[in-house]
Amino acid sequence: MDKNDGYVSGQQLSDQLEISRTAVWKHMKELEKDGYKIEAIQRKGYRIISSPDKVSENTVQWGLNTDWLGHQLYHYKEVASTQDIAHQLAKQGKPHGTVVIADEQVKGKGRMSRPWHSPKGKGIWMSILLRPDLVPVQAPQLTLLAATVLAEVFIQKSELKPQIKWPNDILINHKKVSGILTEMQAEHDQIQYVVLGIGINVNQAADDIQGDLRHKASSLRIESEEEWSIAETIQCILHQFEKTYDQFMSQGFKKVKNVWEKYGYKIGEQVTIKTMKREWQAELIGIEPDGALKARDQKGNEEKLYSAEIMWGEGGYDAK
Ligand code: BT5
Repeated sequence: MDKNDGYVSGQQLSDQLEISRTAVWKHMKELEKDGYKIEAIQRKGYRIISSPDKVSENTVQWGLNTDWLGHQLYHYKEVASTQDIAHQLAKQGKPHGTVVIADEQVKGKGRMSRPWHSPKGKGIWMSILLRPDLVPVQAPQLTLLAATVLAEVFIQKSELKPQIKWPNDILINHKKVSGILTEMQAEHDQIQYVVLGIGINVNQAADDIQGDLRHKASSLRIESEEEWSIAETIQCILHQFEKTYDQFMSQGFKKVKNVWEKYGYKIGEQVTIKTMKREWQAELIGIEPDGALKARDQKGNEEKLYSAEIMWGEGGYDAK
């Protein structure tokens, strides 16, 4: 496509897309409405001069370097939760790799029905539909995998030093910038589909983070002191996610475990662990080959945990 100084002729587009040249022209007008700046020169064709810095199906898919992830992509201005939409799409039979993104969620969800604050245009509120050939007990590994993907992308794109608090929080300078919610539908010990929700605080300024969250949440912008392009960050995440996911499916969890441990928060330190039944002091050791958290209590007993809250500091302060 790129042999003519970046220009693509209307004829070429019309042939490739099997639409009329008038239809090509109409699509260009649509892109312009979407904020693209397009140059049209007679006998040379069209050239995109700049893409808008906003999120749309076009801006995310344009230049998206993936084989299967995000080829079906749904963008909404406002939704209750991208998770709910992804579940509906899954039930309609939409394929593995379908992505749902919203500018704003008015009922964003965390784990255990906790709320997830998702203000308009400030973050990445995204759900990925996956149809993995895994058994249900392996689903939590996808949460850990997603956490490593986010940590790697934040590092690639900045000097930030992310850490992963088991199982699903990405912290920067001890504050939460991102959370992951993995939900699945399974039957007969086989996963039917997984909806993996990713929430990232991207461009909030310090004043945008209020109330309870003020002391425990932050954004990429606050930590890096610069604005991030949301569409471009989504592209990087989708690219890195696909690569890591394919590797995990072909080679297993070991590589994810190693990367996870590189970013693991409070590993080797004393914390308070809380489950539904009890609360105790322990040292975090790392994660098990299956993704469970390994901890050692004060008597030296080691335990594997599949579901727990980790707390630390004064009065067991918890970064949630
Ligand atoms: C999570 O839950 O961290 C999972 C968050 C997943 C959000 C994504 S956005 C796209 C998709 N659609 C959804 O509706 N959800 C997913 P959990 O570990 O339970 O943490 C929830 C807790 O984090 C809350 O109780 C708050 O204390 C805190 N919190 C809420 N909003 C936050 C925010 N924007 N930034 C940092 N912390 C937040």
